[in-house]
Amino acid sequence: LTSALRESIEAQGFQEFGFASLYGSTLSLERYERWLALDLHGEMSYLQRHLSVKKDPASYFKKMKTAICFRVHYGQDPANEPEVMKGLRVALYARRPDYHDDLARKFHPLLETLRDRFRGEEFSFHTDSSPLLERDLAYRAGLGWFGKNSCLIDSKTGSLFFIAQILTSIDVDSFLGPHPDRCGTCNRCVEACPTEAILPDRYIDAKRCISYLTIESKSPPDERLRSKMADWFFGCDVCQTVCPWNEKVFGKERMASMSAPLRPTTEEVIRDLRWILEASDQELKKFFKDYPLERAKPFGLRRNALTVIGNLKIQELKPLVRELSKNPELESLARWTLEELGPE
Ligand code: B12
Ligand code: SF4
Ligand code: SF4
Repeated sequence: LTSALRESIEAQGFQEFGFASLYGSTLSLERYERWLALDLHGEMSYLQRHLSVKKDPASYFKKMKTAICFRVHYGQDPANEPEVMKGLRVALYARRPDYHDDLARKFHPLLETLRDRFRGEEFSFHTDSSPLLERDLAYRAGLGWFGKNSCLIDSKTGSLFFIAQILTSIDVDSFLGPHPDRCGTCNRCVEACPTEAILPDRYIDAKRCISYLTIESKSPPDERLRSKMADWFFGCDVCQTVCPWNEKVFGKERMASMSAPLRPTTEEVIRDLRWILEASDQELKKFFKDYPLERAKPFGLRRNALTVIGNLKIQELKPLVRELSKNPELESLARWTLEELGPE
């Protein structure tokens, strides 16, 4: 059954996948519990709610026994970026249409084939938002090791990939086993993280991570972190673009340009930030409808623009920042931005 399953998946053009039992790694579970107990998850309370399912997947995924884990790479295509994003510093994964829908579409034909070929068995597709320890499953499926930045890394293809899985009721018993740890004495990601969010032993303090502060958080960033966030408008890639394993795959120069502490303030940067501050809620929602940036909501998009304007000291946008200082939700951050911009 396992080789028939493998064959069906390969026949649809998928090469980078592996199998993991849905039940397993207590070590990973202990780490997850510890991470929550240390309150490193901030406002992401859904991760606390997911704990009981992560402990006992059968309570939620009923008949499912195996996770077929996939690496899906996101090398971005600048030609497909909408105009407004070119001036904004956006994490690579978010420069393309939202991957939740995109991957569900991509995997739909495979799901149908599997359901057809293995009648009586069950299959379901998941990425990111289900209560699954995705990195742990993918690690046990042999798709990579946990880097010191906590990302799963593959020695041939780097770490710029999403993890997706098809859960199945088929009990697969042929596992590849974990990928060996290849971080060695390297410590680049830890040293390069702008907000010192990478803690010892592969834990991330989400409350300090720019990705959390610009995407998941519903509040203005802590004042002590604002200047460290530089010009990151949405997400952050630094701990991955400094990684030698990504340099090896994507080229040293390209990765270095993406890890620069601050990018030059061009007309494009000013134009895009101006647009964010001038647009109505409706315009923002409509424009970012199909992109991950939608997750930040109009509040988050304006908040992120204020942080970037303060850090880049863009005087031209001062009148718009002053307007936002009348908005009760953003008042304190706008005042900080005005202070960064200096006196008239
Ligand atoms: C919450 C979350 C975040 C939070 C917290 C991230 C974190 N590191 O904890 C924030 C908002 C900060 C975030 C940021 C990002 N995220 Co995120 N995020 C998630 C989510 C929803 C849950 C992660 C979680 O449970 N964290 C808690 C920690 C404790 O668990 P963990 O990260 O899985 O780490 C495990 C390892 O540390 C492991 N471990 C470490 N050492 C060892 C050793 C052994 C032997 C074992 C067994 C286990 C083990 O134990 C942990 C528990 O399993 C997952 C999707 C999912 N359902 O899993 C995506 C996910 C992890 N994110 C992803 C991505 C792409 C990102 C960003 C790159 C996006 C960006 N560019 O801005 C950044 C990367 C930041 C970083 N360095 O992690 C991808 C990662 C792909 C990959 N190659 O690893 C995922 C898997 C989504 C997906 N489906 O593709 N994310
Ligand atoms: S994504 Fe950025 S802020 Fe978050 S841990 Fe990596 S380098 Fe640090
Ligand atoms: S930068 Fe170095 S320490 Fe960090 S994940 Fe990559 S290899 Fe590991």
